[in-house]
Formats: sequence, structure tokens, C-alpha cells
Amino acid sequence: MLGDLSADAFLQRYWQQKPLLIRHALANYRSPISGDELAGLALESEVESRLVESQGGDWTLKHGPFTEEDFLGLPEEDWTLLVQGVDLWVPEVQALLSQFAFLPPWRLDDVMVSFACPGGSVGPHFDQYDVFLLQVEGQRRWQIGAACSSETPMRDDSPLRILKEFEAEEEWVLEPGDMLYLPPGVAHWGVAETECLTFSIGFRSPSIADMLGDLSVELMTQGYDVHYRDPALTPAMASSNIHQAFIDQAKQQLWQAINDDDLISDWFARFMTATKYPELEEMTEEERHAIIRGRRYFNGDSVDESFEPR
Ligand SMILES: [Mn+2]
Repeated sequence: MLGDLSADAFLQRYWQQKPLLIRHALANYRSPISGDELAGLALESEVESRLVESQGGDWTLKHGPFTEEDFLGLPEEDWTLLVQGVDLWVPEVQALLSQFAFLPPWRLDDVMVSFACPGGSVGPHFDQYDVFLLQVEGQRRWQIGAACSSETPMRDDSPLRILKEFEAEEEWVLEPGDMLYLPPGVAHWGVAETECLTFSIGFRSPSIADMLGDLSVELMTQGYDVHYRDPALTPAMASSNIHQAFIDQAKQQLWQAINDDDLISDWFARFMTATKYPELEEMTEEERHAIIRGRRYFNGDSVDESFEPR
């Protein structure tokens, strides 16, 4: 999976640090899902999907669920269908995750599958998470650029997060079986050269602000009822400018609230493994896997055939 690299070497030298292209990472891998089966999934209301069309340097975004008519009206070029959480729906896609056993399983977020026509792309952008981009069918040209941050200028005229400026520093055409690892923050732009299927194996990366928000809900739920108290006061501190001692005191009290291994280990385990789609909790794995059986929609052909992984 990592080519010539050992898992040790990959984690030490590349993970969360720099991109890595791995040719023939999964040579001879046959996709367990076709483009038309992916389109079938995107008709379901429980499935998170997006359709992105690129037209002369602009991108339009539509959210699923889609109808057969939506697919019928599409041109032959310049669009991409993206479906999130395909590992939840297709057991063979979930099985692929065993290849990533060199990483903690709870770090995994989901497998997004994209089907693109020639010219299809979601534009130059960066993500906040680690991702392995596995080329499964067809060719996609990937360009990568500079490291980005929240300061990096983004276009404000697009429904998608698109970089205002993008300069390619490296470029590769990925063939079936090739895989590109990208750490968080690296500018990238993937454009389909031919009809292609790409699997994006993404990892969780909550913001610290989200973590603190969730942790504070946990503290309230547990009835943590310690209140703010003043540091030792002197009359000189009675000014309208807040004296540094108050700041130190506030930091100290916040730190006391969270400096608790039992609290953090329980909360962190729950927070990091929380289901991405709580509305699917009611559905059994079997019900989820059954949902795409019997569906094969694309270019208007709906065939009542059972889903047979190839
Ligand atoms: Mn991306």
C-alpha cells in the first residue's frame, strides 16, 4: 500500500507533514462500485451527495438527493459527482479501510467516492484534514501547490471553497491503482483527464473551537458548577483596564476545569467516534447495504438488477 516505504517511515516522514505519491499502491484493484451505481446512491435521501459543474473557471454546486432527470441533463464533460460515506453503504468499500491499519481506526472519517467526466474538478482548494486519494478508474491530473492557512485568500464569488490564486509546484497524472497522500493545508487541484473514479479516504480533524464547544457541553451535562473567583485584589486593580492578574486567574480556572484525565479520556473517545450521520443510527448495517441493491441508474438507464460487486 505504501510502495517501498514501511509504515514507520511513512508516519515519521510524511504523515501530517508532506505529500507523497505512491505509484501502484493498490495495483489491480477493481472498483466495487461503478459510476452508475454511485449515481444510484446519490438518488437516496439518506446519502450525502454533491454535483459540481465547472464552466470556464467557475464552479456550480448542487446538493443531493438527485433525480434521474438531473443526470439526464448533464453534458459529457466538466462535471463531478461526489458521494460521502460510501463505506457505510458498500461493504467492499468499507473492507478497503483494512489497508489503513497502520493508522488508528477512530481517526478515519469516511470514504468519499467521486465520479468525474473529462474536465471535471472541484477547483483548486485546500482541506483541513489528511486524505489519501486513490485513483480507481481512469486518469486524473493532480497539481499541488503551496501550504495554505486560514489567512490564504479564497474566492468569495463561489459556492465552493476555491483558492483565489493557485500555482502548481508539482503535477502528476494518476493511473488506476496510484495513490496520493495529502497532509492538511496543501493546495491541490485534481482534474479528470478521462472518465474517472477516485476514492478519497479522509481523516477526522475537528477544530479546537469545536472541541472546546463540545467539551463545555460535557462539563455542563456533568454538572460542573465551579464559578469564577477573583485573584487577590488590591485597590490599584480597581481600574477599568483589566489587570493581568485577572487574565491569569481566568486561564488558571479554565485549565483546572479541563485538567482531568478521566474527563478528557471519556469525552475524547466519545467525541472522536461520534457518528457522522446520527440519523442513520436507526438503520442496521444490513439495511444500509440493501439500499443500493436493485439500483443501477445512469444516463437514464434504470435497470432492475441486483448489485453485484465486480
Ligand atoms: Mn480536497
